[in-house]
Amino acid sequence: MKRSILVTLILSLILVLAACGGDDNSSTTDNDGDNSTEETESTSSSEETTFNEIEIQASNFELDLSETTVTAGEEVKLSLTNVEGMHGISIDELDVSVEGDGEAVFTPEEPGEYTIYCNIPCGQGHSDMVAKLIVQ
Ligand SMILES: [Cu+2]
Repeated sequence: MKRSILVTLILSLILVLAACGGDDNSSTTDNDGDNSTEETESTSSSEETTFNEIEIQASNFELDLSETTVTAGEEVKLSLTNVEGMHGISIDELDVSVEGDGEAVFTPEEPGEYTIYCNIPCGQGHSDMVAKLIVQ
């Protein structure tokens, strides 16, 4: 008996939470007029202190990056955008793999040079899709 009461409580709680979430969604869709909520996003600039961000755009058949340097022991966020074709990115030694649009977060501990390469056989010129990651 007790258990069924508990289940009922949990179920009704979930329903209430789901209803609230639904309300939130519908109220934020009116972005014609006041954009007061968007101004809170300006705090993102403070994140630059600890994050190394590498943004790569891939097309047929090149990466828009040839070489980049990061500091050993610092977290790196690598993001890939396919602007043409379908490509991916791997760094074998660092266990990094992104296929298609996406991102990977990793922390290189060992200084050295690593090869960033396209991991999807995308056609002629595929072997040109490489870049160098220098960790120092
Ligand atoms: Cu490729």
